[in-house]
Amino acid sequence: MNVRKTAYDYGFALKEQYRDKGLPEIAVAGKSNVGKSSFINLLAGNSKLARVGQKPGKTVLINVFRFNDAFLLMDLPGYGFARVSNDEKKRWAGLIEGYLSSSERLKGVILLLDIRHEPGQGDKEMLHWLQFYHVPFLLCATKADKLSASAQKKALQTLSVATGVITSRIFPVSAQTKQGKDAILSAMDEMLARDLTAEAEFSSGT
Ligand SMILES: Nc1nc2c(ncn2[C@@H]2O[C@H](COP(=O)(O)OP(=O)(O)OP(=O)(O)O)[C@@H](O)[C@H]2O)c(=O)[nH]1
Ligand SMILES: [Mg+2]
Repeated sequence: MNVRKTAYDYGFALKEQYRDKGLPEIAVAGKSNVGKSSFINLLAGNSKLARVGQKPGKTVLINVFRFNDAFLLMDLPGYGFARVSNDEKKRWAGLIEGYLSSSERLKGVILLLDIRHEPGQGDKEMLHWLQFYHVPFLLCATKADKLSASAQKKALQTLSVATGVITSRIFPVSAQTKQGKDAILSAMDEMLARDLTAEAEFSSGT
């Protein structure tokens, strides 16, 4: 895909505020500070589209970005931020799980993991939700510029063992060097092209 045009569309803090825009959606998920906003800017080719390095845990909001007037990229709030009250964590879980389980437009999720770290509790919960709700997903290992090529390879193997996802489906990416940008855009094309309704009907035999 060739990204020509991007814009901020809207944000929502409660799942009731979700708006069906009639466009397919891809959500970007990951721990707070893993690089979600930087990743969205990398895909957009615009460093100012999503705000990077905001005080983590401040706004629990799903921010929606429109790409090429063809699909929406949903920037999910980062999890795993320790200094958040239990009530806030519950609201976060309700928002994310509510969205993942009910959006009829959701084509898939891109789950970001820091290439240098083993998946944490929040990452494991997210993987569990994705499998439970049968949401197609792919993994991106962010901040790849922090490791040499050989260290990246090793880190991908570690992430593969920890998540059960084959290494060829874990994309090393860097917002700094733009590594992985083209590969991920192609994978997103595939994600958008899949007809999930037909697959569901097929698997249920109707
Ligand atoms: N070296 C390097 N730093 C990165 C990369 N991507 C993001 N960062 C840095 O990591 C920090 C967090 O980036 P964000 O994009 O704001 O992360 P986020 O996941 O959106 O964070 P929250 O919105 O708080 O959950 C910032 O200081 C970024 O500059 C990358 O590919 N390489
Ligand atoms: Mg962000």
